Amino acid sequence: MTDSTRPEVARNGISRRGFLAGTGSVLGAVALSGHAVAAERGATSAVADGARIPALVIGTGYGGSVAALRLAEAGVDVQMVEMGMAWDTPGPDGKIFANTTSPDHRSFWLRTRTKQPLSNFLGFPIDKDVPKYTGILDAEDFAGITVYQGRGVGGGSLVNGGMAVTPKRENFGAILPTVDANEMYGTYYPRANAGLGVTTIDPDWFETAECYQYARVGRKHAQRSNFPFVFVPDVYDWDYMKREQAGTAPRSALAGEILYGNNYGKKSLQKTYLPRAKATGRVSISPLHKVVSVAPASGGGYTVRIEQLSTTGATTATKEITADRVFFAAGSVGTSKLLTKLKATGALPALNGEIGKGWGDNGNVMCGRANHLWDPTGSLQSSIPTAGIDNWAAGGAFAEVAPLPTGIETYASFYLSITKNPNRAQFTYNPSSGGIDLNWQTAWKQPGINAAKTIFDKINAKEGTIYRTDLFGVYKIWGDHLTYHPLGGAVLGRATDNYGRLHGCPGLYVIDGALIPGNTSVNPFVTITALAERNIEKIIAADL
Ligand code: FAE
Repeated sequence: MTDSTRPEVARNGISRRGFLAGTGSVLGAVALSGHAVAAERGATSAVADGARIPALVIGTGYGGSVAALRLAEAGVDVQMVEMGMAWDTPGPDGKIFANTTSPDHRSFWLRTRTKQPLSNFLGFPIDKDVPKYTGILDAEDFAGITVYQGRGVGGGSLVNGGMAVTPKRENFGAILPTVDANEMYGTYYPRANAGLGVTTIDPDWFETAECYQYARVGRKHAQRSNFPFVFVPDVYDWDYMKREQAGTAPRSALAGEILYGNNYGKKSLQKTYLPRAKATGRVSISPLHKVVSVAPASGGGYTVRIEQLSTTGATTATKEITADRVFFAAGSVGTSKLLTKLKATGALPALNGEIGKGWGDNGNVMCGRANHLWDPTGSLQSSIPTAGIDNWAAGGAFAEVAPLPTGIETYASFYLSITKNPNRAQFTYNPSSGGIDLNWQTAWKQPGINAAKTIFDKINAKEGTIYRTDLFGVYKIWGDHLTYHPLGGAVLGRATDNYGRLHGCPGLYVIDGALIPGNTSVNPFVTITALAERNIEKIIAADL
């Protein structure tokens, strides 16, 4: 998993040895520049009712952070609106983020019971009751799929595995067919990788690190079946992880932290694009503020209705502001839901018929394999995956060798596969519920399962091993109920022009994963970031 799935095996009912964890602030590692005072002021002032704003950015994930930084650098004042929390204040245990092994109120977005991607372990259900709170991980249920998303300032970067993968150039034409690959690979992928702080594990350290025994077992099995095995870059601070392993720094990746945030080590957007944006003095962020409507304003620009939320999800205030330009960066699902509703309810009738279409799951499927007793995967496992099996060209699957950081020896190998699943779904407005439906069906995962089997059936046959059946229910092999990688819904060149300008609505832009038509062949956030860098550069040059 893992992208992180990190198999968060909870404590309830399951015996496991404790993970070590330290205390402190994730922001402690952020080097503030000389603009720190302005940045802090900007960071803490929530948007006022009635405000007039040059540029409003809905959401603080990858697309939103890139847009805010580049607009501010170009001299534009930016207001970012984020429905989740700021995640800058320690909780009762002195830490900002909860551990995957002991989910609490901080872990899930407005749920009263956890909904962990791995629902079972050794046949036992591992979900547990938690207080309803605006927690960090949203398991958003649609009829045929649960979509996991980060909630808070930093979006998905708060909860993801940090796997930062640039797709192979030969695959790019199928990912974003209307985008110039030369520009992307010459300029925008390098810019995104630099901005995100992407690096690759020291291969010598990998060979000896106790916490990557599971990945070395994964490599051995992949190579014995003649599959290409590749290191996968990440935004984790590898030097910090070395110190975790050496016992000289508080543990984060080695304490199983991931799905509910990393207290140290991971360079989320809170440590990269966002502090740079705030340091310009031109970017303000309003956490616990949710955009619910955008409509043309009579005097020009757009009227944006925003609900301020309490930590139990209640609306405590409603604000109406006017923005000259609005950047939809609420993530594939958030942006698609907003635009679908705004078109259907007549708030933005000029949006075209492509809104809500072209949504895919990046082909995500999960599975585990049961190894022989002579192939232990280790009781100490880094929650940050660092390698994958590349069978994209031959079988349509790229499988991350993922951790199962339970703290005990499981003899299990665990994988999140990204597959060439061609199925695409559509968001529609449901007038009777007032909500948005997605017509994805669970059976549509089958092409993804078939692609993943091109890898794991072969490895099992070679090793004489079997699939695990205890991780996703009772006797269930495939994790086919979820995705971590929602993509599409306002696709580039269809719902928008070739730079994210929404057709029919001058001054409205999409700048997040909604632009990408359903699949990136690898983990998506580097592509989302690079595309945002490309689009905002054009928009600043041509529109502002
Ligand atoms: P995103 O980061 O989701 O940000 C959207 C933001 O908008 C969120 O903070 C929302 O709370 C906010 N929002 C939504 N609606 C509203 C509204 N109405 N008003 C105000 N705010 C709103 O969007 N990808 C990788 O490349 N590598 C990985 O290792 C990886 N692991 C993952 C593991 C997990 C568990 C999950 C859930 C995802 C993972 N991903 C990974 C996916 C990656 O995080 C995701 O593609 C990006 O975060 C999407 O970026 P966007 O900018 O599109």
